[in-house]
Amino acid sequence: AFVENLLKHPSFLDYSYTTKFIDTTPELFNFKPRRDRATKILTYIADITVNGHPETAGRPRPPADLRDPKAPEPKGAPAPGTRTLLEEKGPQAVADWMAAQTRVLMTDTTMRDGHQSLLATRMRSIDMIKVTPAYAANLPGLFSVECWGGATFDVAYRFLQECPWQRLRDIRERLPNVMTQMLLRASNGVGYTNYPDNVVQEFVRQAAETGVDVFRVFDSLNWVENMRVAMDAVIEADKLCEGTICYTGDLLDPDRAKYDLGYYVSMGKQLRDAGAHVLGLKDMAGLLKPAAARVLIRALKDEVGLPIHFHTHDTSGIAGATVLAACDAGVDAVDAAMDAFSGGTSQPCLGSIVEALRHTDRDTGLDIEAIREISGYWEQVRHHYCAFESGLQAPASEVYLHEMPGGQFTNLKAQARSMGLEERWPEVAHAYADANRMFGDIVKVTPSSKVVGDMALMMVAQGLTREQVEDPAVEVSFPDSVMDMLKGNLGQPHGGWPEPILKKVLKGEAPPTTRPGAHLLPVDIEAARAKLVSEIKQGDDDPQDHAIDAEDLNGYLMYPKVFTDYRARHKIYGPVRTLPTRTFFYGMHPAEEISAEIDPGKTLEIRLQAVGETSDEGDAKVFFELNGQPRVIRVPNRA
Ligand code: BTN
Ligand code: 3PY
Ligand code: ZN
Repeated sequence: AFVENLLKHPSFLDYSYTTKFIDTTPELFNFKPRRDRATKILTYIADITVNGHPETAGRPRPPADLRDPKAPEPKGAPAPGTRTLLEEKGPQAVADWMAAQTRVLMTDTTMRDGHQSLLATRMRSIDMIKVTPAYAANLPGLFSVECWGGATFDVAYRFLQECPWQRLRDIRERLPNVMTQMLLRASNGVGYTNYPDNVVQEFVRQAAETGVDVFRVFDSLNWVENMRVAMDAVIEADKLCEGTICYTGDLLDPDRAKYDLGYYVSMGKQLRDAGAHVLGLKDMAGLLKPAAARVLIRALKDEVGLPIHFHTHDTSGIAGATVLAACDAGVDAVDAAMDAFSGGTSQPCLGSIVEALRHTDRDTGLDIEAIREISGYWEQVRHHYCAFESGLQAPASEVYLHEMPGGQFTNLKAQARSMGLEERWPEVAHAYADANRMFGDIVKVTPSSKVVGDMALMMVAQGLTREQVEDPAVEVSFPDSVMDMLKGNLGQPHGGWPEPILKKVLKGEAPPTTRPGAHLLPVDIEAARAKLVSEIKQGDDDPQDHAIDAEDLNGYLMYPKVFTDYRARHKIYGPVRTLPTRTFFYGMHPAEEISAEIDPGKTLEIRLQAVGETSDEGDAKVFFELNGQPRVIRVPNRA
């Protein structure tokens, strides 16, 4: 039961980091008088200064003298780039242009997959938007900047206390010339479950309006049937639709024939016929080996005919070689992370790929000095997040055994640790591989990877072997996520679910094998809005706080509770996204001064004078100067 409860815990439902997360104490919600935003921010700083941030407690701490990262200067006005072309001529023109390039086009993933894979998705918007003007001016030749979607959406609300839509708007505003890119889990949106079609459609419409140009759409079981709604919505919005194949198995291994060349080529053709402008090849675990990349990219180029955009992870340490092999084989675009956010479970190194291709016919043409400067900025940023580093020290060829996606690897390790299974990690890795085979050798990527992870942890914790789990005579209580997946709620895998496990988990029940979205009723969006507004009005008499815009509503439709919790905290703490990262995670020390720009041109100058004694009632007084005026804030001392 312990394991099951743990598996249901919200912080285990995603790729988020798993240090202790304490929910905001409910009595904090009760204050009546309306307080201005400055008071709210001071309350946040006072609280963190006195009590610490629950997510960084007990974790490595950045050096005390660490400065605010300084972004490189933009050199001149942003030159026209891929976004300019998209705006002027539309997505098909972008795809045609891609195919006509000799150079390799590069996507920088630092602001999405880079920190998702290395820092548990904890990078804050302020650290991104400070450097975005330097991208626009100094690297206008990038294909795209991946900066949205995947796990960043819910982590922003849930753990960073900021609005993901605002992040997108702020990046868009500063990046007028280069395409922004997001990762979309097709019918699973940016969540972990199947959403009704109209929720997915509305989400894509809003993402396009707020600022996404390239939508990389994938399905966690590679089921094209389950991708059409999302792909159609992208095409309808006149944005670039990157229909994506997830790579798994081992192409050149005759014993892994389930995912052979014919499988991938056929899926590529289905995606082309479904309207994809570009074919994405997403190697989320970093399993594609150099020799296989040559064969696969060549075949997809020849037989599908779409430009190809390749994404991989460097968990094994060999991804750079795979990227170069893909370039030899004619890939059109590849993903990489800025040097300081590359390697390990993240993408391979952008600067090194640019250098490796220099003076070849596939020279990217990108300015290496600009890359070094921007990477230097990211290096400073990364120090501020040392509490979220995984500690993975070296390449791990073990990835070919378990096949975990880059984003899951470190998370599952932390999950195993919290269950006291850290010493038994090799068993978890084997159990993961066994669970995968038991499900029929499936594609493992959010959310299917989470199901395999849940199963693996359960097997190790309860000492169950694959044989026992499959044995009809052994009683096994399966994790909810496993039941849900085998009921068809994530869709259908290539070849269907194996009969024995299906029988055992569902006890003879025969679930539908049609698309889950086809039997979900559309959400009444206006009714959802009305429900949300009425929920907000309860216990909140300030009409100014009752407004729900289309972006908020989309957040709520995807994550009802995560959104309303975020909003309740926002009422208490205000626009904390404007605080420096150091302050957000560690508060302030006496005599320290910071500024926070809460509106364009409206900046709070904040100085911490002193932290007073804690009263008998348990409140600490914190003394500030706010724009030169003394302010005292009282917060409960929970330490
Ligand atoms: C988060 O919840 O992680 C981000 C918002 C910050 C919540 C503050 S941190 C200090 C206080 N203690 C809590 O457990 N929550 C609030
Ligand atoms: C995500 O869905 O967040 C992923 O990064 C999958 O690779
Ligand atoms: Zn990835």
